Amino acid sequence: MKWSKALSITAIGAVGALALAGCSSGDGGSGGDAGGDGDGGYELAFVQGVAGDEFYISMQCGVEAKAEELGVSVDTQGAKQFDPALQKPLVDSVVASSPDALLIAATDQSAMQAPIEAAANSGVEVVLVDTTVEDPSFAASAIASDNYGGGEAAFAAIEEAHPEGGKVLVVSIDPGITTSDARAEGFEAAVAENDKFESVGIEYSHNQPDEAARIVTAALQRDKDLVGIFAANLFAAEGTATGVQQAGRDDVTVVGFDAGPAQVEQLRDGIVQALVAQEPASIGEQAVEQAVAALDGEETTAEIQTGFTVITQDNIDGEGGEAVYQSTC
Ligand code: T6T
Repeated sequence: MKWSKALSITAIGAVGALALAGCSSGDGGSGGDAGGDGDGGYELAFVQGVAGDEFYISMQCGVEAKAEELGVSVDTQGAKQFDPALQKPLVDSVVASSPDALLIAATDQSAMQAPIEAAANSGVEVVLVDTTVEDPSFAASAIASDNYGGGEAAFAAIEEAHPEGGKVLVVSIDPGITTSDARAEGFEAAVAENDKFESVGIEYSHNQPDEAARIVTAALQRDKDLVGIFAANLFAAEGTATGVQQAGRDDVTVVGFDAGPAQVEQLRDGIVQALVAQEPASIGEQAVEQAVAALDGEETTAEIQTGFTVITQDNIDGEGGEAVYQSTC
């Protein structure tokens, strides 16, 4: 199902959460031996896209807080790399332990389809968080940011800094990740609407800051007239900022997705001009609510879209600061 945008973003700012149309009914499947009466006791498993990423740590904080509130338990795991080859065996072993529900950020929309769908087929209630898969119809709910809108907002920030126009580059993770693909798509569509700008394309850093820095160093040598770079996630943004700084190109506007503490430091230092911060804790909280509703046999919301805040030096000590991710709960 195509997700519609929460709001049309015309200026830098925040958008609120929006539950999108369409409900699915939880089937009340137990998938385990705990709980079942709505008063808690369920066992939830949360599989992150990757361990140690402040986006997923913040999501875990939301998951744990809501789990405690609802009286359910949650076990969180994440692979060392954002890589379906590592996530698949992790999912298989988590599912073998028969949790009542699985909250998962799929690291690839096609490679993770079968393993996650198999979990649902075995009676585990699945809630997709952040990323999704090609056909998520088996899931009780799918919760993600307005990634396309965030990509558009990233271009708006570059456009504002360079009204004269120029060349722009996207540094993403890998193709096949629904979140970063949608961000790049939103960014590229916005670029295409402004005749003064030209995209030099999308390059993939495999979630490695060093690779993002290498890509940016090479791009700045190749296209000396680049005016802006959109880095589509936390690690791409960290590396992009390093590459721009090492090249001494403070005339290039860098907009990064996500808002980990290191990125915020780069923003304060003036290496990065804007950060598109998601609402990972809210995604985590809502994921637990949806999982418990499904386990209780109540209606669930098929798709939930959360908002974002564009952080700049102007709002980092106010509203923007509240959107910064956590390193620990
Ligand atoms: O940007 C987030 C997440 O939304 C994306 O799916 C993968 O990368 C992050 O975890 C940031 O590192």
